[in-house]
Amino acid sequence: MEQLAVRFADLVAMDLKCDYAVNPIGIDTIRPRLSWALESGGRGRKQTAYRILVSERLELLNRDQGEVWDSGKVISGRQNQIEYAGTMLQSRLCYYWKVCVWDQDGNLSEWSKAVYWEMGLLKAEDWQSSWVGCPESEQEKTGPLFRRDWTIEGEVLKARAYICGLGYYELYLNGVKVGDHVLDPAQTDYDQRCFYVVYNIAEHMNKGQNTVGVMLGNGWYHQNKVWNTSVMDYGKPKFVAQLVVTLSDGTEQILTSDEQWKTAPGPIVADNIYAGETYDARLELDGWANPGFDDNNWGQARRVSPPGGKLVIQMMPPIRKVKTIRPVRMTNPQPGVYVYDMGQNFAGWARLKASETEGTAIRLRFAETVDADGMVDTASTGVFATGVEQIDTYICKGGGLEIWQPRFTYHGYRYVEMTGVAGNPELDDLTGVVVHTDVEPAGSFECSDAMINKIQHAVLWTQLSNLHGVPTDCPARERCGWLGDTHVIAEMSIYNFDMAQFWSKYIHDIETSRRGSMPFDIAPGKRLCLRGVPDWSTAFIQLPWYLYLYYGDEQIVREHYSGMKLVLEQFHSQAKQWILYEGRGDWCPPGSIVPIETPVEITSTALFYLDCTIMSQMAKMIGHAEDSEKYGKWANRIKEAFIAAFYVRENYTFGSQTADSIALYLGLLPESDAKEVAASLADDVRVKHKSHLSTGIIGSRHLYGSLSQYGYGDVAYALLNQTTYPSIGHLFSKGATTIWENWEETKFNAKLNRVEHRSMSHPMQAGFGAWFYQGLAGISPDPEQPGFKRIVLRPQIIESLHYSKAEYRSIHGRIASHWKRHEGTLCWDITIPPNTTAIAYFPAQSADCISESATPIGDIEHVRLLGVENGNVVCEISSGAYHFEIG
Ligand code: RAM
Repeated sequence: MEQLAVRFADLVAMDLKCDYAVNPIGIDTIRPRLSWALESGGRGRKQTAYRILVSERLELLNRDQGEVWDSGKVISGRQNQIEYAGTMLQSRLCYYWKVCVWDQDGNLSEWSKAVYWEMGLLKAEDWQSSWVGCPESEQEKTGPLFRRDWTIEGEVLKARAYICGLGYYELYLNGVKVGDHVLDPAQTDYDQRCFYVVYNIAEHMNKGQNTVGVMLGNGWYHQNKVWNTSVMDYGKPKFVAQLVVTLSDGTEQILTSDEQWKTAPGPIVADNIYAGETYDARLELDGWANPGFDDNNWGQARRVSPPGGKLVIQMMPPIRKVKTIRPVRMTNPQPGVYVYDMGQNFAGWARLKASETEGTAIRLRFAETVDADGMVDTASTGVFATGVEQIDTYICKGGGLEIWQPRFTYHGYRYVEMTGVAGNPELDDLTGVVVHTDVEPAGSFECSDAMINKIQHAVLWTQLSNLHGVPTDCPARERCGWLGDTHVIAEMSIYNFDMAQFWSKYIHDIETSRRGSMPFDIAPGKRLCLRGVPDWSTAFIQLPWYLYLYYGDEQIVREHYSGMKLVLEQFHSQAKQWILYEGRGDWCPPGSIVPIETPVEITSTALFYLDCTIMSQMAKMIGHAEDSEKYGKWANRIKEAFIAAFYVRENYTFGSQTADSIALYLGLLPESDAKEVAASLADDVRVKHKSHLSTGIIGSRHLYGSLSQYGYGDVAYALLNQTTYPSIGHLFSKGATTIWENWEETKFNAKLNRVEHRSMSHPMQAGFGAWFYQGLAGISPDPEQPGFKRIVLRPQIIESLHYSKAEYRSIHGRIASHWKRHEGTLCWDITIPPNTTAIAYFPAQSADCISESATPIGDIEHVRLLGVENGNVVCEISSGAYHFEIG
């Protein structure tokens, strides 16, 4: 009878994830981490306990049995980063799991839906396959094909393919490409680790005759054309594959890669990430990946030595063809030259439709802009540095309509020049295909100002154009992960997309690029480029911190702690009297590539301070009390030295927009002077620079927040609504649809004595986009209860805006903040996920001016008044949806 009395809690666990992924097949951590979000219609909901069941058999789980792991009732409010603690997980097995929770009154919820994860190949012995490549005689050929017939007698219950193809691969089964990944696997330092991918291939399997095909591209593994060609190349393309089929009688059949595979050159005759792809359709071999194809004249695949790196699972979203774009216009600036405008700068390629005669070579040249005559201008794609243009060539086989898109390259572009066609091409003969790492959207933001919305749009395009397995600096010229760019964009990217796996992977990339203590300035790969400078290396300390702050990820901190410590100690030993002089500085301010107004030591020392403060917190969190204290003391010393060295008290300034912004953001100033420093920053913007920015990438990240936090939101607003040089509005007037590397169209490089066009899609200049969420909508994580377990809601209400509206899907669930003005009152709708609380700052002098759904907030059960602070009423609010009115 007691049982019947149990009421079901008004909480549902949903969005269940394993190692940040939904139903992953292919996990190679032996203690994967589980998480769920909670949903509820009510307020003040908490989780006080949970129970997780894991079973190898769905029927058992459905009967509430967890023979692999039954956590029992765990008294805990945790809903993420929960380490699996059941029996030893076995390679290739699938584990089903579900969770139920108890609420604040001890009521039990329904079980969540059952989900699963599947293990990859955990031990080296699980790989029975060999690495294979082309025979010696075919070494110079590009895009080789491999095939192997495979007879399966019996009914297939389960089928998996495990594959790593370097640089890039496509896997085929019975003539059909398996999966929707492109440009796979993600780039790594192949001497350290190579990613394999697991596919469910059951739907592609035939009873009886099957054929497995693999096509290889050069990718980053055999990138030997651009940037230090002698160094960049790891070797010739190769792959390892293992296909495992479980039959209904319980037996298994395994197909391994070895010299029994046949190989032949395919239709791709050239491919390079930067320079593009050439495809000769006359060389297509119809049915090559189908059973019954005659491969008698094919050569034999050759066993080759494995790459140096360990095979590990690709635990991040793959690159995909995410969407298509219809060109907005086509022009014909010269006879035989057709220029397509996609209307948007993006990363990807173009899908071509053509009906030409055999042997016609259609050439597509990709560029970010056009010149005065309407011809594509490839300069901004970095030809001066790469020596190549982005060109795809398709050679027709003739005889009717042909549709083609490349496989092993991509381009950063808006315009395409088509030449070589005999007929009159039409607008729809080219379609833009947007290609990038397919991160899930996490946030959305809009406000009443069209310009700011346009900027947000450009920020998103800029970011997505630069996610290709690594966070690239630009999608054409360099395409590499410069560390300095990553720390300024990290928070902007996290608010907009689910970046947990992406940044975890990248932090490991940095680890693989470390030699001694310091990381190099670029990771991963061989373009290590010069030395590691502190203001770029700081990424190795900041990125784990953001994963901790935004996702509550302690493991990433533990994993990299010793490395981060070495880096910090290195900064310490480089500093002179606590001032760090090395660095690149506030990169790419208006008018320059190198810093102008802000000496390098200001930004490097400020970032050294930031690193000490966050290391002190991370050390404490993982139980290194001594370190925590030490770094805390370092931070104090740096602060004293910073103020003594750079603060001009008479003028309340550190000398530039960047210096003042970062000092305000970090509290790196005499506390009592903060308001005055903010005032002189605002003055510098308004008066000295006539509402223009003078910041580089480090200053721009914090400029808007530092202004708005001290009541100068409208100064920040004016900067974003500026239309003359230098400003984003000015870039828009030049046709920009993404954020540029520089504020000018061209730049004179004095060192090389020439004019350069810089990239037109460079996220490092877009890091300020975090401010739309943190500042305008006011959604921030609280370091004391990371992962948005406690949320800080503090919108910066700007006179010129009528509303601002943002949502963020946190690891704890959906957070929303929407304020608007309505007939003299300020309305503020907020949503706080179950099992979290928010500290909310209301712009009001007293709680008497605030009501919730027409009731004074003093009478609202789940709102607790904490006090009044700097003109804000501060309340602690429990989970739920609320409608406040202020004024
Ligand atoms: C440039 C890149 C990159 C920057 C480095 C230092 O070449 O554009 O964004 O981090 O320089």
